[in-house]
Amino acid sequence: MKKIVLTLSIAILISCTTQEPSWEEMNTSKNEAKEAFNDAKYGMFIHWGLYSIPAGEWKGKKMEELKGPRVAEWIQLGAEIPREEYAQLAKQFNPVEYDAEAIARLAKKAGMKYVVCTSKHHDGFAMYDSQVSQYDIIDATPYKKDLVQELYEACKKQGLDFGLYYSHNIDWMDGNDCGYSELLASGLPMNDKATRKMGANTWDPSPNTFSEYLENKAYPQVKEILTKFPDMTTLWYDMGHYVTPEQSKKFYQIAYDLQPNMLVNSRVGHDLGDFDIPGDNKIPEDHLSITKPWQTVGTTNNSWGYKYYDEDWKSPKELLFWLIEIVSKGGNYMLNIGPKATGEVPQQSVDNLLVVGEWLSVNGEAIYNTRKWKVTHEGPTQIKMDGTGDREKHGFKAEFTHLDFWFTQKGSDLYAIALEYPDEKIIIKSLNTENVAEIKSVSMLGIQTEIDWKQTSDGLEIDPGLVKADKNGYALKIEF
Ligand code: JFZ
Repeated sequence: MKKIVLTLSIAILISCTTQEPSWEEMNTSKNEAKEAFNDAKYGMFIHWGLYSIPAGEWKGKKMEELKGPRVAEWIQLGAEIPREEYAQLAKQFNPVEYDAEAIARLAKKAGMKYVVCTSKHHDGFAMYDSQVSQYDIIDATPYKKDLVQELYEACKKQGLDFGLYYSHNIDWMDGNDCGYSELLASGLPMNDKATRKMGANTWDPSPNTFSEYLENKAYPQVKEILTKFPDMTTLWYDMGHYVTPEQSKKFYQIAYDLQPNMLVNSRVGHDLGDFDIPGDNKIPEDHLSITKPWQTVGTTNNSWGYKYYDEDWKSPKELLFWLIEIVSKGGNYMLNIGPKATGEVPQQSVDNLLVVGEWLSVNGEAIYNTRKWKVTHEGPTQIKMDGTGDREKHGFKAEFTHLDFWFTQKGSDLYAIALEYPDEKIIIKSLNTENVAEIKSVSMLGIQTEIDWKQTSDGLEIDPGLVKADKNGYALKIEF
């Protein structure tokens, strides 16, 4: 009997030690990385691929006249371009103007702390040197240099964190119907998005099965990028609506095995992400209901990939609004650039990013390493941000007032951020003596001159004077 118990307990011991960690264990082990994510606040997203050649127009038809979303990187689906025909674009892809160091310097100067670039988008084309597929920058283009590698090195040099986007579910070149029929046949419940053939290649699917694609391309490529590019901070999967819970778990696990401190986003599928994405160009109304760290991804115009005729650029003031609104709610903002096929970054996005960077060079203390406060914003302006299409349709009217304040906190200090200067005495109501402790000092970031202030039961009355810290607004530091 004793012997049986002993062998049994040894067997249990062995099985426990060799058992894969649970998702909860893996996720919890990343707590420090989550804090770093919440500290960083602002980063650069880059959508770049073969789609930057057609740049939103195929055989005389613009995205708006084609199928599916209007964003330029969806053109293969939009025009239902056969795989072989689309692949011909690779022969023209020669971004001789690409300057990875200039992009990293831009991100740095813009006040961004990290960069996440598309390693493979839905079209299936790898922008790095892949051994797994010939459909990549080295084998299929005249450029023949690993541009992800160049960017990785440039970012390291600038002290920027690095991450990669990888379209794990949708692959129009090799993913067959992107898993739609396999999911249907499995009998597993289909989520809302999976019930529609949204994003699947229906016009010219590859002859292999989706499972074969996973085994022979997607899993190996993810392993490949995680091995090639060490110390990444994020792996950004996308559109995982036809992957099964098991497949999502595998994508998460591969990431954990190779880079245990790197965060995986929610689009890995089945709620297995380390951080959430409320939606593209979306700011959550109810940020308190989000329990994980979260990130809003945004475009500088209305497309991720370069779209030659989209001139609806978000102004620096609008971009600042997005950043401040997101940060006041405890989120992280990843703002996109879409380089042209030549490698150039559209000038208007460069200019606008740099204006935001100027503001941050003065007011960054109120943004980086902060946390949300019990009040996120006070003042008359209410703007709802409800997605890429919504922003495109309704535009943006940046009419903030000098009574609009957003709040952040760091340790025992509080920051009140404004996008407009007052020409009279103002009062910040949330800082009244009932709501907060006694204020010891008030100062304006970047400005030496003293501020005239008084805290009453109505709020903090201030006269910030006429000095301007930055033309697009200021931040007050409030010490208790
Ligand atoms: C996806 C991609 O399809 C798109 O091309 C781009 O890369 C973007 C960042 O991500 O688009 C989505 C995915 C999910 C939602 C919206 C757009 N969503 O859940 O609202």
